[in-house]
Amino acid sequence: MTFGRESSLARGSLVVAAVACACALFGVACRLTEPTPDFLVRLDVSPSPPRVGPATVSLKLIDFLASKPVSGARVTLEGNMTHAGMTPVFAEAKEFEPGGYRATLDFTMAGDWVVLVHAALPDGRKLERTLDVKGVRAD
Ligand SMILES: [Cu+2]
Repeated sequence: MTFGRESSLARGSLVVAAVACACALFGVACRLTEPTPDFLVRLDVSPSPPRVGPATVSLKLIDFLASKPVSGARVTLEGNMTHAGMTPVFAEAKEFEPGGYRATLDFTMAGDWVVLVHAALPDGRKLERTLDVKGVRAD
């Protein structure tokens, strides 16, 4: 089945190309941890640049192979600073449009943060992504 192998390779490179485009389109906040993901997760934080206090973290969850948004996921966030000794902050995201989720996360200190995004999909699968939020400002 040489043909089948070739076409799946071709699809793989297409996915990579599309992901690269999506990252360029959506800017620096886009971060992917899998080489050929089943899902595309677009993450944004506002305000930008981030400041101490409540921030809005939005994400768009897309089923890459079906090319459609993933509705009905349970999305939770955990924010940690990159240095030791800080209490993590948590938030639960609400779906505001199909596949679009939004949460308010409270950056309690200036500096570099890492936001862990956990998504439990309606079909039972779980997704995890990290988002670096560097240089949260004090003012
Ligand atoms: Cu800190």
